[in-house]
Amino acid sequence: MGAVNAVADLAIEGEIAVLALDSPPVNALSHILREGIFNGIKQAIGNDAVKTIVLICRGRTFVAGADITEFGKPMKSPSFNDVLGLIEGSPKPVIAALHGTALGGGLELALSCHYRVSVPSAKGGLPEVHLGIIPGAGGTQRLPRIVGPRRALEMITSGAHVNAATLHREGLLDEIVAEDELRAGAIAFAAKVIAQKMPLKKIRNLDEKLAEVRGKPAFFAEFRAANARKFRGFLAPEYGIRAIEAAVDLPFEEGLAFEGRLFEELLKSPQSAAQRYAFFAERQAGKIPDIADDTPIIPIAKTGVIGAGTMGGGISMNFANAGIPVTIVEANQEALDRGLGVIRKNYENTAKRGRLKPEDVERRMNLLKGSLDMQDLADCDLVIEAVFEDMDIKKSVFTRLDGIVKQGAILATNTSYLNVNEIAAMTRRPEHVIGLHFFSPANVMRLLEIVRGKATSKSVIATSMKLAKKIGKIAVLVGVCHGFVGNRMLAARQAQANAMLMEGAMPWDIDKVLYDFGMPMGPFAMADLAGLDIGWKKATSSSANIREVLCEMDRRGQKTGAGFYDYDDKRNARPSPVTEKLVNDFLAKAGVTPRKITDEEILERCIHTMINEGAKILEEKIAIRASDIDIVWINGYGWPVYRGGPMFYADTLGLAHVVAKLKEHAPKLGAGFSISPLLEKLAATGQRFQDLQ
Ligand code: 3H9
Repeated sequence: MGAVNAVADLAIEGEIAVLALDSPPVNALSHILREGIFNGIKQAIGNDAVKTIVLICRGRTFVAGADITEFGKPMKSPSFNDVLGLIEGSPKPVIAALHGTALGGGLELALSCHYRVSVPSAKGGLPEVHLGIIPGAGGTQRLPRIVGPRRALEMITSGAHVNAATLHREGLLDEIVAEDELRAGAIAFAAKVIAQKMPLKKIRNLDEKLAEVRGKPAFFAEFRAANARKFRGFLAPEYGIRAIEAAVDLPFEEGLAFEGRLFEELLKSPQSAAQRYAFFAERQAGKIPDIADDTPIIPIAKTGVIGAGTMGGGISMNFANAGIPVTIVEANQEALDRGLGVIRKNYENTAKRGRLKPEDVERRMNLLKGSLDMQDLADCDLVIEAVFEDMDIKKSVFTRLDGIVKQGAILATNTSYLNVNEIAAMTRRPEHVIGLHFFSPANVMRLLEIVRGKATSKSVIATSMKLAKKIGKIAVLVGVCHGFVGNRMLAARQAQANAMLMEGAMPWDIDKVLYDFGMPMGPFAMADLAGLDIGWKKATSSSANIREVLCEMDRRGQKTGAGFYDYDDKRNARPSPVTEKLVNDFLAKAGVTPRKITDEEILERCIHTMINEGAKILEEKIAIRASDIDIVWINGYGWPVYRGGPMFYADTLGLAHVVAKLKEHAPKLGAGFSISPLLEKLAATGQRFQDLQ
């Protein structure tokens, strides 16, 4: 039969029609693909010789979902539900053949088919929640009917990609076929359907699993309560739950209509706009304008890490997790043993929670080799230094590394503030020196700031970006300045938080505003968590600040049971009368009468100054684009993704508004404060940060 349209092709093999879709890169359900499926299925139904239809994709994946770029535009006919309705109502069984990632609308397409087969490496999921929406083509109605409401709740609210073996066990997949033989396997399955006269199995007609929870509102209430923390601030998970409740309580068509209304509402919401922006921003961050795709990559087969402390240990785990051997160098045996012990414990805890096989604990540990001798790093392809944050120490480490490590290897520093150019200048190969700024805990946090020095070669940058992806990080390329993107902006916020303490706000007043805004915690809770004594040297003068006095009182944060807050033995924080008195003493000493600072002022002084710093970072070309700054904040500091990052948030407020507020607060913002000329210019011309891209 041949081409249905430019992206769909129909072949007839005896009694079986094979409709193959081919719309790179991910077979997203754009208008042309929907049309191809619709017309292809119609042709197959109309062909008397055909008894079953196989729906398969070419390229790297089965349909990975709706075409996100078409969102917000009117849906051209045939609509999603037209396509799905045609398939489900087909008088001839339709079999979906999955490979790659069947996601969102892709999985919904498969769920409207009568049978599903896949290769072992395939995954399926409904990740719409990450885009601030819910499945809008029957996913919330069909999934619970086949895998049960509990699994549907988990999958739809987490957006997890579930592997084929699990989906098979849970009944979503009917058969798993050989890895490289999807087409043949699907055709064989289709032949079986014909031979055994297997029925037209429609998921919409299943009710058994729904019936188990019908009339039991506690089932949903418990799920909501158990996940309240995780879902805090987000609309989409709650809407997903409501849609699944509707699947349980309403007839299929009514449930479908209800899902459609929720979907439409979310699609128009600011949260979804922010989350879709973040999706593309994350992919954009991987594109470096002056680095071509064919830039030579340095093979990284062996790595070295200097320092087995919290940072060094976490960094090493990333490589071991990805199967790359690491030599960890420490100054003494005790520190080395302690570091390796912590790593082992981390892996064992993960195994206890069932998220790692016991044999994998050993496999990963075997990739980690401890050493007390830097000479052991000689043949590494990449060495990352994670020693104490002190320029002199870092310099001496790099001087030594330069003399030891083979030529062509990458020498990286994990500094979070310091000047990478100065560090690179200690070597005779500054072009091979780069900053790899991991965030703590380094084995968990997804952000990696890759710091490009003035001499860093393109090949070293390209290799670092690629390696970041391999170890599961989201990399953002930044330039050299004090604190790079993330910590520099954090410092602007911290300065305001500290200043407001000296005007009458208590730490918990400030933290609450930022927490309610959606941050995981405020600056003072964060300081308590990290330890107030980081970088603290015992005061020699009487000019110690509040934080330093707390340290002197041995209130060094959560680890000592007290810091800005008091902690119980479960590390629950409560406002501390000791801190309150201390703050009041400081105010009295400075002759300041405390004033009531409004939540609005707290928020604006913390966030707008960050935005202003972000604008300066753009001006100075420390970040390539505004969206890169947002990716840093979402992935490194827990900025609520439903607000899209600080620069996107500024755009939603309007930059003129941000500037006006900064001017209003300016007298309190400190002597060093100035408004970014870029921000002022954009505000004056009615532009947004996004318009700069
Ligand atoms: C949905 O389905 C709604 C429905 O319920 C029904 C509504 C009625 N659309 O990530 P990569 C682009 S919502 C448009 O680098 P990977 C992407 O931007 C959707 N474009 O590759 C990139 O472009 P570029 C539910 C898309 O191999 C290129 O493809 N589905 C889409 O690392 C490669 O992407 C999802 O949320 C899309 N749906 O990962 C799945 N997806 O090269 C979203 C990708 O120009 N997608 N692009 O930068 C993913 O999670 C990953 O892309 C995937 C591949 C795992 C598929």
